[in-house]
Amino acid sequence: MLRGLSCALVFGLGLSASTSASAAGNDFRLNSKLANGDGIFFSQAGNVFSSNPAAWNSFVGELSYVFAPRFVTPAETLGYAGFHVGLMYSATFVSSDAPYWFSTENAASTGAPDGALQTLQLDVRKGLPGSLEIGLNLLWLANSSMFAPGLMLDWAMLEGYTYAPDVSVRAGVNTVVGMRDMDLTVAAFDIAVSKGFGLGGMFHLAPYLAYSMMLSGAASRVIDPTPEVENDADRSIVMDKIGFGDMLQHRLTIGTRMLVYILSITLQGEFEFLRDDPDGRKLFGGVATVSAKLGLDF
Ligand SMILES: [Ca+2]
Repeated sequence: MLRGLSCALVFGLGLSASTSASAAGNDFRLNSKLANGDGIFFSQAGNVFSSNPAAWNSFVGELSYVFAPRFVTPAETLGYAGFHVGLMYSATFVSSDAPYWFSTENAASTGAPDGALQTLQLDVRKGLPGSLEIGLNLLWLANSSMFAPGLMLDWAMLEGYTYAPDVSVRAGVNTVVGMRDMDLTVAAFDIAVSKGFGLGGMFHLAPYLAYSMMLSGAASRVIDPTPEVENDADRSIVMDKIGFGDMLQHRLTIGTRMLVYILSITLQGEFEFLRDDPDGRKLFGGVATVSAKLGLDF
């Protein structure tokens, strides 16, 4: 049933996206140029075009935070018979002054990239025996033709003790479809600690803290750096493939879930963590995501 629901949703949203404008504001092109005529993801020397790996890597890195699996739940699981359905809004703040964000349709038409990329996500999760949980989700980058269906697994290795916190390990993967110039898949492996409190009988609060390791895989299609010139395929470029394991990033998440009867409201912030910069590793990077989720927990 979950699979059917997810397929219907992918189809429904995909259809509405494809019948709207052919390129939306957050869609981007890898052959984009800055206002001064320089390529963003490529450089030119005479008639020779070559890719710009630094811009490509940074772009894939930040885009990975937008499309990464987002668990948005405390460590406790739904329980054997539990079922959750939820809708989430997120905004990811990126380095919008970096040249690679000038590759969007938005930046091309307004001259300035958006500082926040907004997404909507539909989540369904089902509790299983043995403190396990399985979930399906569909993420959509607003104002774009990009969707990322995803799958997650959750195992609460410790839960339900009076004086100990709940601890769970989660794994998820989301694959982006609908990108014109590239493919991107992001996997996240995460450990979460939380503690639930009952407040006055009807109300339950569960703050949580989680650390995630994120692995990205990305590949570009053949990019034409000279769309204004035909029959010059010899000038085409392909960005370096980023295999799984080539790009490892980290994320720290803090959030809380409020549960009133079956209605759940979850608020969380995710922060780029242990950023590996050319001038050394920093505790926090510049990318952050805030999320608000409304759900029903049966
Ligand atoms: Ca061309």
